[in-house]
Amino acid sequence: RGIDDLTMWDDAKAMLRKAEAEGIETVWDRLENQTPHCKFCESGLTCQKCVMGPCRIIPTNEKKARGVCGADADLTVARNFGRFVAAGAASHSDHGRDLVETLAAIGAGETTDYVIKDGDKLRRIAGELGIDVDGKEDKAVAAELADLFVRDYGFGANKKLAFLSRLPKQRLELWDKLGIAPRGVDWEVVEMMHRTHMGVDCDAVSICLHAARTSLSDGWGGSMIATEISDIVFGTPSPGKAEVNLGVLKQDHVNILVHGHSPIVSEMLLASARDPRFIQAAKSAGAEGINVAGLCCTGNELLMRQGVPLAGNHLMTELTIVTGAVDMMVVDYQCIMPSLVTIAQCYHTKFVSTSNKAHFTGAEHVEFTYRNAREKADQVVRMAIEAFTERDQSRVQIPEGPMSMMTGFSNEAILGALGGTPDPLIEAIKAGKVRGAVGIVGCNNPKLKQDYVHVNLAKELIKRDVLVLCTGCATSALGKAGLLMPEAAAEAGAGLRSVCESLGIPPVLHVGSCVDNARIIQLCAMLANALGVDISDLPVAASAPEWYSEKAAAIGMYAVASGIYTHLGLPPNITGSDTVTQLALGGLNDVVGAHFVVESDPVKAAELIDLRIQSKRVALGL
Ligand code: BF8
Repeated sequence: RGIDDLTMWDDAKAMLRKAEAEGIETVWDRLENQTPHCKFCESGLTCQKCVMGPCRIIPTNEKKARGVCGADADLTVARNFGRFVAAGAASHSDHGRDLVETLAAIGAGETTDYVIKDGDKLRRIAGELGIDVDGKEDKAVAAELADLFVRDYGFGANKKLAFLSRLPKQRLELWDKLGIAPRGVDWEVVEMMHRTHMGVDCDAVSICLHAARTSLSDGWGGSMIATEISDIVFGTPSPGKAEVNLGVLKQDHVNILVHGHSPIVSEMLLASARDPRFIQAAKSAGAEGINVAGLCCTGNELLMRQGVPLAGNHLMTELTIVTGAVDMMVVDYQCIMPSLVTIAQCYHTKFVSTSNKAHFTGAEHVEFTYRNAREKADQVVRMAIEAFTERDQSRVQIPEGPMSMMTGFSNEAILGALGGTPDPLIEAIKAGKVRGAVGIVGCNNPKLKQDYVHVNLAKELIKRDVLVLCTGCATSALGKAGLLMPEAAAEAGAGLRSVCESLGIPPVLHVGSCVDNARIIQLCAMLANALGVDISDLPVAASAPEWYSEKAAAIGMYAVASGIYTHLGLPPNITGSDTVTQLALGGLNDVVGAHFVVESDPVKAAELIDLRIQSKRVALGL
C-alpha cells in the first residue's frame, strides 16, 4: 500500500515520509512483514493451552477436526475468545484497582500527593452505594468507599457488583435468569481462566455466556470504578476547549508526551510540568517553557479534565517521535508499542516507564507509587529539561496547524447542559430531532486506513440526526476531522443541528478514555430508567470501527450484553466456529437483546446502525 492508503491525515503522511527517509521502521512496515497472517490463528482454530498440543483444528478434515484433547472447532474458538475477553477485562479492571488503591491511601492518610478534588461526587457516589456520609469527613468517606470497591473486586456484596444498582430492573432480571450478572471483578476473570483450562467448561455456548459475564465485570465493575474514582480524585470533567494533532508539539518548548492509560502518573507529571520552578529551569535551558501533550487514553484523561492537547491516537504514537521534537515520552501501561523504545533511540528522546507492571527493555524506569509520585514526577521533568538540551533542531519537523476541539462531556456535564435532567434529551429523541445515539469508540488498526472509518461513520450518523459520543482513540480521529467543534453542527441533519446549536455543543461529544465507556452505559441506563424500558429498547448503538485490542473486545462484549447493538470494523478471531460466529452476529439478540455486526465500509455500517435505531424507535412508538 502507498502512504495515501495508510492514513487519511497530512500530519501522519508527512511523518511517514520522514520515517522512510530516515530509515525508521513503523507499525505499517511490520504489518506488511507479518502478512499473510496464519489462517488458523486468524480464525481462532489454534490451541496452545497445553503441551499435549499445540493443535491446529481443520474442521473439514476428519482426522484433524479435533485437538489432542478432543476439542472441536467450536470449543477451541470459544476458549480462545473467552481468554481474549478476559485479558481485556483484566486490563481495564487492573487499572481500576490502582485507583481503588489510591483512594484507599487517601482515606488512610498514606499519601499527601493525591487528594479528593471532587468531594461532592465522592459523597454522591458513596451515598448512591449505601454508605452513610452524614457528619463524616471526606477522608473517612473515601476509606469506606475504597473498602466497598475492594470487596467488589473480590466477592462483591451479596455476590453482585455494587454498580448493578444503576441498571434497569428488566436487565438485571435477564442477567440473573441467564446466570451472567457479574459477582466480583477478579472473580469472573479468574473463572474464565479456570473454565478454559483443559477439561473444565467444554461447551462453546456456555463459555461465550461466561465471556459476557466477564466483560460485564469490566463495564459495570472495573471500568466504572476507574472512571468514578478518577473523577473524585482528579475532578469531574466539564466542557472546555483543547487542540489535537502533531501540530500541538512546540519547536521552542520542552515537549513531554504522556502515553498509556492511568491518570495517576500523568496528572502528577502535569502538576510538576506546571510548577513555576521547572518552567524557570526550562527557560534557563533555552526553552520557552514546558509543553505536555497526550497520546491514547492517558491523553484522553488529561484532555477531559485539564484541556491538555492531544498529539494523536494509537497509530500516531510512533510518528510523534519521528518529529524529532519529543524530548521525553512517559508511559504507564497498555497500548504502548515496544517499538517506541527503539524509535526513541534513533533520536534524543528519553523513554521513561513508570509502572512496576510495565517494564520496557531499553527504557529508563522511574517507578511511581502513591507515596512518591510528586517527587518522581519532579525527577522526570528535570530529566526532560536535560533531554531538551540534547535535541538536534535540524532534525525537527512539526506538522502545522492543530485542530481545535471541545471536550469534557462527563455525564454530569451533559446533564448540566440539559438543565439537570435527561428529560430534554428524551424529548428531543421523542420528537425525532435526535433520532438516536451511538458511541464511536476504540482503537486504530494498521489493517485499515487510519481514522477513515471513524470519521466517515461519524459523518454519516450525524447527517442522519444521530448524536455521537466518542472515547479513546476515536477522539483523536473525530477531533482532527473538526467534528468535536460546535461548528460541526452544520454537517448534521436539521434536527440534530438545531439541538446542538441551541445548546452550543458539537454533534459529537467527547466523553473520555476507554474506561470512560462506563459513562456511556451509565447514560444508557439513565435513559432507559427514565423511560421505564430496558437498555435494549433504546434507539442506541455502539461502534468500534478500527479496533485492535483485547480491551476493545471486552468493551464490545459488555455493550452487547448490556443490550447495545455493536458494530465492529473488523471481525475478532472467531470465524473458524459457525456456532460462535452465528451467536455473535445474530443469536445473541435472542439472548441479551443485542448482537454484533461486522462491516468495514462506513456508509454501509451507518445504514445498518440506522436500521437498528429506526426499528427501536418504531417499537417505542416514536
Ligand atoms: O484503551 S482505544 S488503542 S489507547 S485499546 Fe488502546 Fe484502543 Fe486506543 Fe486506550 Ni482503548
